[in-house]
Amino acid sequence: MKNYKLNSENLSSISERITIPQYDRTKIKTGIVHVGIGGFHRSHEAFYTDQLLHDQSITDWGICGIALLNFDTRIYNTLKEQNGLYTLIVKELDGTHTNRVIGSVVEYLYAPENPTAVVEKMASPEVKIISLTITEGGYNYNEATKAFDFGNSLIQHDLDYPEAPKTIFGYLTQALKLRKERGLNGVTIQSCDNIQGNGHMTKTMLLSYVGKAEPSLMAWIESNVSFPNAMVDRITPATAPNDILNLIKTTGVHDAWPVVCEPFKQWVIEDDFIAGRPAWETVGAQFVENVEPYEKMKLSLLNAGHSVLGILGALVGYSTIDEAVNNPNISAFLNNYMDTEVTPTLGDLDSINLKEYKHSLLERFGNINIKDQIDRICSESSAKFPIFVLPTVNAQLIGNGTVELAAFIVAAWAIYSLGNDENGKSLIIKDAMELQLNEKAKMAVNNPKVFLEIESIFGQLKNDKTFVAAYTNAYKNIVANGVEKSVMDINSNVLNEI
Ligand code: CS2
Repeated sequence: MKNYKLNSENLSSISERITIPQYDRTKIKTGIVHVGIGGFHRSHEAFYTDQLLHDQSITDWGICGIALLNFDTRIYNTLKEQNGLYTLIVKELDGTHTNRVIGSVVEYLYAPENPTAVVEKMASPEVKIISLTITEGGYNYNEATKAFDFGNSLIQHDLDYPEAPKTIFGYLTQALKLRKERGLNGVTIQSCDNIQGNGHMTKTMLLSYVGKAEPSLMAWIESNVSFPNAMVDRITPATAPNDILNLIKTTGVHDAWPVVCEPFKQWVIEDDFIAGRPAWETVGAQFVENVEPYEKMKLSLLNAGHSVLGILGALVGYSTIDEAVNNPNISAFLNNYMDTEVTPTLGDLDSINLKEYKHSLLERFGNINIKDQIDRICSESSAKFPIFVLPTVNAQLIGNGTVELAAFIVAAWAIYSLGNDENGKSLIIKDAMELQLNEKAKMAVNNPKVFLEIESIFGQLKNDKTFVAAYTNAYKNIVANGVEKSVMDINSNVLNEI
């Protein structure tokens, strides 16, 4: 079988072997600028949009992908070489793969090389939506001060050199300023990150920055920019070298960076698009009035569930999520956590069948074909815990509910932050706060509570006696008996309490 590089020129040659876009990409204009064109955007929004573009009458919702950070060169170069095309490999539950070339990314820019082009693109009249996947930490929110973090040196840089920004806040400010000056239409800024009230968060953080950088723009933003909240979902592991090889072997298509994901996908969006939007509902997205309950459910069950499996699994020595969830003691722990500590905090979920949702999560986590990396899940835990786990703790404490299991997870994270698993093997910890976490973790060996002193993560939790007692107890138990044995103990305690 002859191998073909994936690019526009070769599309017709590979069309017999792989599903390719059935629309004329040269006719598609950019209506969406997306910042952070990583795996998740490519398995989710770009996928939905590709499906939509198969309706030949829709030509104005193509995507321009922005690689924002210095280390995003690889994705930018790949997109450039492949004319924005990439393969989405859906790993089905039965072990088969559904491969499809996605065509919705019709432009791409590398911000560090050409910041002006990025600002101009964001400010161009045909662009109606600027969407974001900039990760949980990208919003520059400080948990301790509950405010925008002006201490960040990159933010300081953007304030000093507004014409050559480095952060999303600097870029958006410049682009919105141009839109205002040129009398252009407003725009929607749409967060696709895992944050409760992600639209509110985006708005609050942006306005904090603009208040300092360009105060005269505040009123224009209030009336011309909308920030819909959304719940986004599709498990998208990091692409492994084998995924690339396997695609070549089975299809003869050489794609330098395909995206792998699970079959499940969900996108629940508040219908608040000031400059119009694609009819994503025709390809499976849900538009609702209030997305908050969906977000809460997903963040505190799925994302927190991931962190539970990731941290406990890493300590035991596993490398993928399915290994962790297929350990019956760990999955029993996760079930207990979801039922006894998370569920009471979720409030009214309308039409959602929570029992079914939780069951489906266990099934999705257990998909042995996905091989979602524990390293990926545990990365940037310092940004994830305050969003995924700690809101449950706070809500439970307010309602006098139990926090034993959440405290156990935090204790396991403190031990994880020492940098070794229980077999003495070193862990790959990728976290913007890695050094601080490690420093506190070392001090916590003699006095577990010290780990909770990181206020930018835990706020004032160190002062809550109930939580500290449960946490300290769990910490000691894990150190003395190891994760599995202490998970079994805590599972049987929960059983007795029920
Ligand atoms: C994961 C998410 O990063 C994480 O910790 O929980 O990436 C998760 O896989 C997605 O949100 C699924 O929609």
